[in-house]
Amino acid sequence: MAFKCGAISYAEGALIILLSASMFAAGFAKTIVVGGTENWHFGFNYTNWAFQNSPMYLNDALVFKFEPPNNTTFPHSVYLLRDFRSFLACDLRRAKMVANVTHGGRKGFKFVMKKWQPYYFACGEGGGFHCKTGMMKFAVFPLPRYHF
Ligand SMILES: [Cu+2]
Repeated sequence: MAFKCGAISYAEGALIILLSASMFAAGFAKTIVVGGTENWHFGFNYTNWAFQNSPMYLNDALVFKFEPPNNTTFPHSVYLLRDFRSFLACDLRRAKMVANVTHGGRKGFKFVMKKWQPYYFACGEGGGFHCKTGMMKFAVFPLPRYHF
């Protein structure tokens, strides 16, 4: 009887450790609003913002907030550029659209950085004009986060 109780409490203990470990890991992943209170708009220096908000980590979520097209704001979007060269040039030719002009409304568009790789984000509107002149681009290399 005493042994059985001991076994149960051991299993329960292991479960609790497992649960708290996953909660611990989830608690560490951050949700970051791109641009902070500036959100995602034309003419804000996002490279600077990314620099000030680094390091960012694997499984951190970036939230892009921008209003869907209306009479008072320009439409925006989110593209992943292919490499550093296309990032520098705001070359959208082989870029991948991850959020269209309507995806940034309400709670915003959420992008989780799951891979250990550089991410080159840019607005794809105006054929690169928002990226180039509007400074709507930034690069992130999410670091692995160690937790024990
Ligand atoms: Cu834009």
